[in-house]
Amino acid sequence: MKQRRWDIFCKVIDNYGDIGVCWRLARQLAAEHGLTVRLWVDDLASFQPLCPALDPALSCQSLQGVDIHHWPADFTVPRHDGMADVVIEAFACDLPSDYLIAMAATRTRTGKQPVWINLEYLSAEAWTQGCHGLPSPHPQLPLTKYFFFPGFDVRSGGLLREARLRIERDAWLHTRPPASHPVNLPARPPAPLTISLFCYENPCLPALLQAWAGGDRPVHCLVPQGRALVQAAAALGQPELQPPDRLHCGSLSLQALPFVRQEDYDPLLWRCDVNFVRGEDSFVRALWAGRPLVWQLYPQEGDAHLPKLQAFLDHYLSAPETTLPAPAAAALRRFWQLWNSATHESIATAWQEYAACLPDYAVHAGNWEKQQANQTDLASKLVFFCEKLL
Ligand code: TRH
Repeated sequence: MKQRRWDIFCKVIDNYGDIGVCWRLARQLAAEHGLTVRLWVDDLASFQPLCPALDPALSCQSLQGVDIHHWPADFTVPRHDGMADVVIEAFACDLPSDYLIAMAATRTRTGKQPVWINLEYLSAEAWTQGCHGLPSPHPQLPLTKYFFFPGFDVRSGGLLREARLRIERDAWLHTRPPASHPVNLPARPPAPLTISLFCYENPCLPALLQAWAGGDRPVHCLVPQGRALVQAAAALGQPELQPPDRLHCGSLSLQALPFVRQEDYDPLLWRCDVNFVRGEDSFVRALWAGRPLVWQLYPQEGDAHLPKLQAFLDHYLSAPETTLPAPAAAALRRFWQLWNSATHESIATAWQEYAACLPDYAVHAGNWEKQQANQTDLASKLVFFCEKLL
């Protein structure tokens, strides 16, 4: 069979989530499904921290089996370029009009259009399952696109998970010394509680750092460069913190980490006792780490992200594989809700209650991860879905 060609279009809105998902998906499609993948990205400079080998000055380059192209504002379909078999429009980023016209022309000429997918944001909300896979005809052009919703349920599009992820995680944890990671992660012990902290500016963060500093249990908090590190430095009275700075404040030892390439972020999550994550991709990676986690959602206008939080908590805490006693589930729900709210007064108490349940959360996270891994991963579901339409 002819090797299929897929085009993935990605616009960087802010942060790393859109390109994080697209880059991970593109690599997996090429490596595990033998597809020819072209990734079009409008902002290569924002992509580079996740993939330091990338040269943002090049309009076209090939890395890890993926052809990466700059998507300029004045995009025109490359001449002599046949249509891709599948086109992924990531997160409703709006395909270039020239590309849409070329797709429609193909349809008129051959009676067939490329499979056109709108890859949506991850959500556990019930309505997304109802919309997953639905067609949407273009209002003017003879084209149809299909909605593809990632999710946790078998009826959803699933979660990104490389075929070797769990094997590599277990091998790394069992055989490799912590020093083999570029960031030189601490061995366990010395820090009784090792926490990674990747979040947006958060009104609760200063009070939480104070709670850790004043607590009985030593906390070693690892903070990658970025927004959380800037806020943490200010909260601890420092003009700035840069890797490899390390700051001691009571029971808290806070260490600044470099922002590492995407593949090197996983071992950090595997190593820590609790992972604070955000957005979409780091959240999914923390779930696959099978360890306790705290999720800060990407804040949306009108608090539109809060139903998403609720839906995930309902799913996570009522999953059939749950082992959590009711008070532990309530403490988790309370802490996550506070972490996603503007209220910070009770965060110290909420943390104490949450931290007291960490052994339960560790068991639960491991069980949930094992159960979830029985489901087909997103890239495989996507390939299957598109092949049926081709
Ligand atoms: O960067 P984010 O906040 O992205 C957000 C969300 O995805 C949100 O849903 C979206 O609407 C918005 O962008 C535009 O969080 P996220 O999704 O976790 O992406 C971070 C990526 O960065 C992820 O792929 C992991 C990666 N990463 C590294 O590669 N190295 C690092 O050191 C760290 C801390 C993260």
